[in-house]
Amino acid sequence: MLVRTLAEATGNERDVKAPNGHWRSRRLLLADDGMGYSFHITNIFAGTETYIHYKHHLESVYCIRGRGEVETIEDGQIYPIEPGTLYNLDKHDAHKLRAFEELELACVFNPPITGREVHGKDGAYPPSE
Ligand code: 9YT
Repeated sequence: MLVRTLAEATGNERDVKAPNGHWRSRRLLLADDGMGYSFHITNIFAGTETYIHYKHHLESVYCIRGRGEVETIEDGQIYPIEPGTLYNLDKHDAHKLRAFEELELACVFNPPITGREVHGKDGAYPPSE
């Protein structure tokens, strides 16, 4: 049994901040935990817009707190985000993530990320292997 608390992912190598200051991600489960996915609590700061395109990962994102929206680039569709919303990047969808209020999100990545990833210029994290 593996139990980990948010406190144990705070203020150490599991606690990652985006270089552009848009988000912070506390990564409770990573690839080397062996679950086959990673699990993160992510805060997206108010007033930010972030271009994201996970070419090598699928991601599910559940909103715990805050308000924002996702715009998918291909079709310009806008999906509101509020507490209780789960959005799923099942097609590796390129998107813009906007936070009108600070968002607290629970995020799952498949395949799992390894730890210190931040977005490249292309909006992606590198392949996990
Ligand atoms: C929702 C999203 O993808 N935010 C960027 C950070 C990411 N959730 C992460 O690395 O935890």
